[in-house]
Amino acid sequence: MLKPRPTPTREQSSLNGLWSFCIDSRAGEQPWNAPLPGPLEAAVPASFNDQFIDPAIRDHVGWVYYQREVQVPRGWVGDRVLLRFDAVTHEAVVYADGERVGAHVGGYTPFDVDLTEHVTPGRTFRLTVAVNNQLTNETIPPGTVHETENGVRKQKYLHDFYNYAGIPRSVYLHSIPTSHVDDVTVTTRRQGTTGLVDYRVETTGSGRVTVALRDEDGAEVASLEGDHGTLGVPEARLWQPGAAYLYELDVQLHQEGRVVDHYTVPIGIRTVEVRGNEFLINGEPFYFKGFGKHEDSAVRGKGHDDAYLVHDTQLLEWINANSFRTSHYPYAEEVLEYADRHGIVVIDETAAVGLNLGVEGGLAGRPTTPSFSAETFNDATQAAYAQHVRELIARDKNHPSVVMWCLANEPASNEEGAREFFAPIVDLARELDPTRPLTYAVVMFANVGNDRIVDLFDVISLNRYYGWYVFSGDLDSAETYLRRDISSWVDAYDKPVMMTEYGADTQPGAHSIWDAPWTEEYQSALLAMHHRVFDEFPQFVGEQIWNFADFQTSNGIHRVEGNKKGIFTRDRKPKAAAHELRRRWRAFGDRK
Ligand code: BDP
Repeated sequence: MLKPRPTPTREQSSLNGLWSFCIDSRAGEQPWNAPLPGPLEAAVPASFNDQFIDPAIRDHVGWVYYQREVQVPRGWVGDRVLLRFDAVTHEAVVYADGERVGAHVGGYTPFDVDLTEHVTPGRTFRLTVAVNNQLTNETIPPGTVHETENGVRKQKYLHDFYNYAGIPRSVYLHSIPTSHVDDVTVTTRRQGTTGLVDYRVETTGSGRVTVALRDEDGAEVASLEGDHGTLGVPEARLWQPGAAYLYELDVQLHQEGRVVDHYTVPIGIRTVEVRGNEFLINGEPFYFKGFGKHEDSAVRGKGHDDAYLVHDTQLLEWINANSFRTSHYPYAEEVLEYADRHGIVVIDETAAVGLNLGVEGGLAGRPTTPSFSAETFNDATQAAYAQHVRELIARDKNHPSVVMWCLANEPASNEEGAREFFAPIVDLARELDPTRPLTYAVVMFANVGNDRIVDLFDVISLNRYYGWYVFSGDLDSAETYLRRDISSWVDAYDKPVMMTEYGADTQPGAHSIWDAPWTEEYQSALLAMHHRVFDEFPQFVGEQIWNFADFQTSNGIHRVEGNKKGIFTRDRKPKAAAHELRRRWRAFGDRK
């Protein structure tokens, strides 16, 4: 799925801004047939929830409506006219002047709606988007809706972040030629100092395909004709962690001597490989230093914000991190493009979080019902999951920053049915992308003895809360158990092991000279204890702390205005541990 880009043959117009807004109970019947009632407007891109002070809107469960007038540029006659939604959370139905023109399920991947037959260049139309924020046992991520005694609908979910919804990413109207480039897939290899770029182009409409590769100075370094092939780049500049280098692959479709479509993809020449217990980028061992993050900020919720993107990246550089995981869903594509340009390494995670009835809101309980069954996570859940993985890999396959797919966060990998549920998803991911390693984040109570799926994956990624949820305030015991836990994986598998989550909730300004949970000193001491243990294991390939910044969650007595495990506050101020991490990671240099 190609991101809309203005090129000599393609145009786009942004639909970001203020849209009319209404929740279903106030919208009347078939609100797409007329202007929405009421005075409310909502900003796009942003989650709707925290924009409004009315709790009935913030915690609304069900459909909401967004609406605006759209002008179709008059010059688009003869082209196809498409709407691109970078994400609508979690389900969308799209209407043009009251006519249903498209729909999509899945809140974190993009989709197009073809309007060519429904709108006229030079004219306006009324665009209405119905957005459903409900999660069920058959959505990714899952959840359940129930009604209180007082008849209020409530959404419950197993993941530990607020169920922000709406239109959190950009919306465009864009044009593409009738005969056009549909898709471009690029993978890269190396032969000595020569970079090899394997490409495949899919088109609609016949024609001759040409490709040209240009370096950062715009000089052409290789070119070919044909819809697939291998471009050789002598003395290729590699895309390296911390030292990005991007080439541009220029793809053209020709008919009768004319260029009918033109599309450009930035690409990085680099290799990724797991060998024994090493994670290699360009043949060199790589050690992940960084965080699990969230798309989360005040007021905007999960709305993409370029200013936060720039600032968060500045903070990653300040703290000497080299990577992050897109916990717990695919992030806006701008984030990956930025990581491509700035040499940041990304573990790209699906939205499969909460496929585990033994966890709720970050707390472990005892599952009363099995996670995998006809009534819980079933064939329909698996089908939705497969579709999500297809859409994620279609979107992100060409990003050099993405070095690994994380297929799930803390699934019930210890339960019966886990293997049947996950094995086909692993096969699918490998078929769609044979080049990137696969991992999943292993929940605390899945251990070497009871986990049923780890052998299907390439990297063992552990989420562990020693010193927080277990041995809270007792770092001495926590250290013993952590060491034993890591040893057990290292001894059992010849695979790289990394920590994808560890940390402690920390209230900035709380202090103690003893090991007191919630204090800034305790967060620092807990991290230092983990690092002492990690450094004992040569098989260890990375440490990603939970979390980069504090973030909003659902209500719970273990959450104080959300999850406070951030190394930075929600408004990105450093807690004491940030300074210690900065020192540790600076001293690391190129340790591995
Ligand atoms: C883990 C989850 C993460 C939570 C974290 C916590 O992967 O989403 O926020 O615990 O409880 O279970 O802080």
